[in-house]
Amino acid sequence: MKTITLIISIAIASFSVTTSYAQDKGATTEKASYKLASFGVRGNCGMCKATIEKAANAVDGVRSAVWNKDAKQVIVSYDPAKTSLDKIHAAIANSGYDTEKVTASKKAYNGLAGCCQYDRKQKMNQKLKKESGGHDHGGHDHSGHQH
Ligand SMILES: [Cu+2]
Repeated sequence: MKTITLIISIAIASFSVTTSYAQDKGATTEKASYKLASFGVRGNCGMCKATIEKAANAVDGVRSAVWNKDAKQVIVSYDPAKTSLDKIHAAIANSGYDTEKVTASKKAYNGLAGCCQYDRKQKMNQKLKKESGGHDHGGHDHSGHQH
């Protein structure tokens, strides 16, 4: 019974800490509930990755965006109260990259660096060879993860 009392008092203590922290911050950022979604986005290289992620992150309400070059897919975390997937698709297409829902305009596409002018028939949402479970990646690392 003693442990239960202890757990409860810890819970109460940490709750009040969280509450006062949230109040200090204006109670908005920490309380938002984010949704995770992934969808297909075409692209070639690390430069594409930077552009795609920047475009998605520039949307108000997007917390993070990570594009996977091999899968041709982006994973976004966003606040559905502030933005929508449609807006994120549109922002990425605006930066020159086709998404599975929105095709980039010819003008935006032509504005990309030569090496980034991906094949417009490129398959999105490609299945990756088993990434998890026992298979070692030895040396082949996905660099370019600074923000
Ligand atoms: Cu590129």
